Amino acid sequence: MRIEKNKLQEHNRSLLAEHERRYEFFASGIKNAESILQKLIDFQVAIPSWALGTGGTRFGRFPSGGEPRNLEEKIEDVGLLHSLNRSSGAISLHIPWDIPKNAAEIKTLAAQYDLRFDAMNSNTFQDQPGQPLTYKFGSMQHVDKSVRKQAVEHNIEVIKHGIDLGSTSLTVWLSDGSCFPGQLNFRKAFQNTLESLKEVYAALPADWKMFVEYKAYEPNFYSTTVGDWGQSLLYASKLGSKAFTLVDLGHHLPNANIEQIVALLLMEGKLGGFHFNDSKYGDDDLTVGSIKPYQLFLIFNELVDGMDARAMNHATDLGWMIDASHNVKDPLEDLLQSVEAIMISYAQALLVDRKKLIDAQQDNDVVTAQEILQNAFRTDTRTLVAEARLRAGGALDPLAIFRKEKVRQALIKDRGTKTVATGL
Ligand code: PSV
Ligand code: MN
Repeated sequence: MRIEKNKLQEHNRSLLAEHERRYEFFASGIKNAESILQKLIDFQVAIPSWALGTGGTRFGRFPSGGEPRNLEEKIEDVGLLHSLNRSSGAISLHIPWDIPKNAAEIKTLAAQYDLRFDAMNSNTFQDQPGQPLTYKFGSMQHVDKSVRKQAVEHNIEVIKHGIDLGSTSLTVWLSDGSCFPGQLNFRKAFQNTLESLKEVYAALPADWKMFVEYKAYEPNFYSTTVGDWGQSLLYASKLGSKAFTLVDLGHHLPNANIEQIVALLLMEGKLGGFHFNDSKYGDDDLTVGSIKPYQLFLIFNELVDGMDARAMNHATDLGWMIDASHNVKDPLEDLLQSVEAIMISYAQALLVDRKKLIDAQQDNDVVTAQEILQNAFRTDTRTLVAEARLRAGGALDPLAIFRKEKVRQALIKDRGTKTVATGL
């Protein structure tokens, strides 16, 4: 479904006077409004194909209808989000959930919605129907070489699908690990995994990147073979210059200092991509910025600082993606909220007075350093983000128009109430 251009214009017209009043006041108080606006317009966050349906837990799932039934409808949903916020211009696919029947047609469809294909995701954490060997005891770490070979071949197939779609990166998340002490030999598991990753790495096209995603626990609860950023960095360093660490905000042990991890990975030139979500306890996959907005800001503060230190392009040099799950909200509304939270934090980080912060740090002036960060964090950047959206052709209030135009009701009418999107 698409929201007609005239509906979008009508929506913007109804909010314009109030928006202009707020924006002009805001812009008059900051030095670099125009350059920040351009950065916000350029910044795009990919939507994972598996986040378009209702999520669940092992206790149940409560879908409310209209979920995309196939890849075409997933692209349609991301296209709709992008038309409203102009910041979701990419989709990230999961193989085998999203194998395109005809890659050229899928590519054309995505282009019609102004979308590109972000990182391709492989899946060796589930067994697929008809798969010869099981991943019950791991995939790339497996004691049996033929299981490792199957996992490697799957990843190479994912790269091939990605090439057909114009993607340029592969994200490997392995659930490999163990549930009990003694179950596996840590060194052998690492070495098997490294050897398997090397075979996948060798199949990467020259302009591709490989992201090695880490996760502390789940589904394995004693050890995980890519369990933290240190292990991921070890693999990425041994693999070579096309391999990077991917940070998923939900994949740390409680209270980890994620902003420090980000700073050091960037310093080493080894941060490759990001999965945004929020959590209270573990890998809760909640809406970005819904639980710990200050932490999100501090992470963006390090991202901006670290990328600028290496003269990186904020919009294109890292892979930005949401990786959330929606158990009780409309998935599309939840994604709009997540993208908005990302843009708000990014805008706040762009407002930090870096020169003054360096001086405060040099003088050991702890109070001033804290004030500088908190001044930026306490700035309401929503009007700046809305102005960027407006200039890029989006809606002043994406959630409001989504509800006013009864998008979910239309999707239910079109797709039915019983549809279930592939994913977890
Ligand atoms: C694992 O928890 C993860 O974060 C990985 O990114 C997967 O690809 C994704 O969730 C969906 O299963
Ligand atoms: Mn993830």
